Amino acid sequence: MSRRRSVTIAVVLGVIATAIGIVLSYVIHWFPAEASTQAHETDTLYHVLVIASIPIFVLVLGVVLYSVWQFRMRPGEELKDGPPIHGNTRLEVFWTAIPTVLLLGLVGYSFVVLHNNEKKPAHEIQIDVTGQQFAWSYQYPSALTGGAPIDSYQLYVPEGESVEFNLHSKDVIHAFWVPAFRIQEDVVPGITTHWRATPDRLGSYPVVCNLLCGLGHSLMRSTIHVVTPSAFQAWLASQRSSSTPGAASAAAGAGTSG
Ligand SMILES: [Cu+2]
Repeated sequence: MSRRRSVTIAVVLGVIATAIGIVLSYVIHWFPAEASTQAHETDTLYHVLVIASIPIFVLVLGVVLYSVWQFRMRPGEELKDGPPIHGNTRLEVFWTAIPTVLLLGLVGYSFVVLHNNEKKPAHEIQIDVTGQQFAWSYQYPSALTGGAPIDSYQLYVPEGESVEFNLHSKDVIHAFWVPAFRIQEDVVPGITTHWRATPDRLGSYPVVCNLLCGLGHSLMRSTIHVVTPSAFQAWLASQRSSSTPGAASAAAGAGTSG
């Protein structure tokens, strides 16, 4: 077989393997619902990273498999050594320059996505989150309630408004993670950490502690309810009449989640 023909076959096989890889990576449903503007940006970044990685994976694995097949040791060759090859400047420049350009491009794009996701908007509401072994509780400050602060075990946020979560821990390090928003941050005793998201899809989504924080870690879960701004105001009003955290909120919240 001529060398040109072998290269053509290798390229065609590589393209087919890449196409199969990309199709497989999309057929499998990896992610929960996208419920924030940040989630869309993060998922697009993920797709770009996957599509960029698959041809490289195919190339590297192809070279490995070809070498194992073509250059394997045959019986009687146990004591032989490989040919003495000393470097190939052109090849080395090539395999340094291409990954450098690729990595700088992807790192730059990731930075832009992270920067956009963390950008502070003109208007934003604040909710304090407290983690402790093994539960989450939420404090809605006076600026938000228009009266006394509200302390609750329920997390309600209005759709379409940027929310900054200020994270506090009473004991050990936790991580406040809303998979549907694609964001998490460590919750560290002694300091306040933050993250922000703009919910853009009505519904109820899991809140998960994502750092092993003790025996009850797997039970440290909660729910975030994304409701319309008017339903959010109604929920706040229903909480104002109750001074005990969590009490009465179950009944008030039942009609607004969905
Ligand atoms: Cu935990």
